[in-house]
Amino acid sequence: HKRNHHSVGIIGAPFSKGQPRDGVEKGPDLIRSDGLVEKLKGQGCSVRDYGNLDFESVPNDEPVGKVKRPRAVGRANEKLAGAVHAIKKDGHTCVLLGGDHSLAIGSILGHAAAQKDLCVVWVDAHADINTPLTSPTGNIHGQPVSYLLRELQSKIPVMPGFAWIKPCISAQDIVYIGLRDVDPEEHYILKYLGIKTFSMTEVDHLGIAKVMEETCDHIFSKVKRPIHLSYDIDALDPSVSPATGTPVVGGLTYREGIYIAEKICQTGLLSAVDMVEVNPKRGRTEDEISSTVKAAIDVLLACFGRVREGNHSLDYRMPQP
Ligand code: HAR
Ligand code: MN
Ligand code: MN
Repeated sequence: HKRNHHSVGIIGAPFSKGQPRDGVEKGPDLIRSDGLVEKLKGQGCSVRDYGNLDFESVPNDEPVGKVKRPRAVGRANEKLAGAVHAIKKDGHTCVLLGGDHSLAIGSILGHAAAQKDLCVVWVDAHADINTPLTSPTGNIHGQPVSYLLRELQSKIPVMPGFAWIKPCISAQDIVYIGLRDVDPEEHYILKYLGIKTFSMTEVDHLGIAKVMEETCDHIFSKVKRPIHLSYDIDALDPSVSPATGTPVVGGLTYREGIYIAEKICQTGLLSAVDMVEVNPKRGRTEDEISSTVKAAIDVLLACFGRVREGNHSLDYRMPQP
């Protein structure tokens, strides 16, 4: 079977203003420093690292209603969308290293600008589908999906920094895996829009293999199409990835987390990946930080052809005595 002919473009977004805890802006460099690029090359990928975006500070970024730092988040995402669009035009599978999950706004909109008809697999403990008016916290990392869905457009108020945003996916184009901390308002939205969700209850009931079968059946029900995988590291159990802003007990095992990425890779349709919410300042020990970073890297390696049975290159020949 074919694999490892992946051309990967990496963009770092050291951004944390979609939520209140600092440290998550260190995610991109931390993930790189553990050898992401070298490891991807080592498994046969060609890799271009586009470096980190830099985000100017936005003065007088007063809340709008409950929503915190709308101008900073809006502008950062506009910049990110441009970068992702360019990476897709260069022909790569785009990897966004976050940063907090508000960055999915720019990542998915930039991807959609280059790629018609994409679908989204959202792996997360949280649904991140609050609107600015339902959000209990005002943190935009709990809201990105609401800006992206056509069906919610009429529920989104005008906000400074957000004028460029036009929804790009429909409710049937997104599948969630790993949910276990969903606000009542979010639960209403998920049911009201008929969004396909595999909460941890479904993962327990069906097993991860059936969850991935049904995920692929759902997103490919009409035609095969490009996949945007938005992977929040807090989807994994805190025993695996504790260094994150909002850990929730009862998450995906390391094996389930890797299996999701292996199956998405196997479709041959992975077009962009977000790896977000790795926050070294939330780790209590070096081990907690390194375990979280290792999990993030291993998910990304599985996205690009690493399989647990082992790999070898096509031109390998056994040494002769
Ligand atoms: N639902 C809550 C809110 O809207 C919490 C969101 C939390 N965080 C994330 N998102 N890490 O995946 O604020
Ligand atoms: Mn999230
Ligand atoms: Mn989350």
